[in-house]
Amino acid sequence: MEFSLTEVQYNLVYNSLSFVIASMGAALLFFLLVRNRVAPQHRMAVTLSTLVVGIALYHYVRIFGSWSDAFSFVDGRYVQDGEPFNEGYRYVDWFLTVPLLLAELVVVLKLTKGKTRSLIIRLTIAAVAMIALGYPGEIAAADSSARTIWGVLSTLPFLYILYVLFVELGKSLDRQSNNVKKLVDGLRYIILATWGIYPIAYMLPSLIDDTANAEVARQVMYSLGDVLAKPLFGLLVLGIALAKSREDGYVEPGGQDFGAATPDDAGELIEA
Ligand code: RET
Repeated sequence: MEFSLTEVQYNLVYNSLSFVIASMGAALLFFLLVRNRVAPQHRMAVTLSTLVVGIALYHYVRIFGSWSDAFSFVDGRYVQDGEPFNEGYRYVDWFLTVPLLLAELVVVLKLTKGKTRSLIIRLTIAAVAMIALGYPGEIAAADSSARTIWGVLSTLPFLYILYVLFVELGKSLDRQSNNVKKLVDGLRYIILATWGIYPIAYMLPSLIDDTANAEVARQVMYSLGDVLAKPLFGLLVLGIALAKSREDGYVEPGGQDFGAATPDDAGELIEA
């Protein structure tokens, strides 16, 4: 399907992809730099965040290259006459990162070993099924029934993931402190809001008649979704890991304990 884009359309995608590369790179550095602030028993979640943004950084560099290679600038328009744009990178990326993101949420809760294992196995199978079933639809023609059928099939494991997060995980939250419970609760709604972007972006080619507009909107939405679902989600999980570290009385080696202020602190400040 060859088509052409205006300069604005082409650059909208180009700059979105560039923005994602910068976000993933910055997040990668940030997660590496802050890991010592988290107690060792809560560090696995931060490790998983670091892997997720690292994997995404690599894929976005490839997606960016594929986008640039697919078009030539001819008579004031970007014409898709190069190698086809490879949609596969996104799906390979999700294949690796979505199970890791779900595992991240489960491990930061520090549930029993059996519960953690069972949740991670079921969520991973559902995530892999969701992405594997979505891909054939993604590369099918915009108006084909194949796109709808694969989309519906892929939504089934998606709904299962939401069921596990909202119903099953909800039961396990009772053992968490009030503070952590609130953070995890917020996190689940962030998942609902940000993951909801993906099926909407997937449907755009069937909803928007103009092929170029649909393609641009889809790429921009997927890119935005990835920044919210990976770096932002990682920051929120980091917040939970830090809250739990504090509750466990952890102080970073060589760091200062900024715990509760005491009346003595005020005295010291006045003397200083
Ligand atoms: C597809 C196909 C259409 C139906 C549904 C989909 C859901 C995709 C989701 C992807 C989430 C990706 C994340 C990536 C970030 O790292 C495959 C588009 C329901 C929910 C969170």
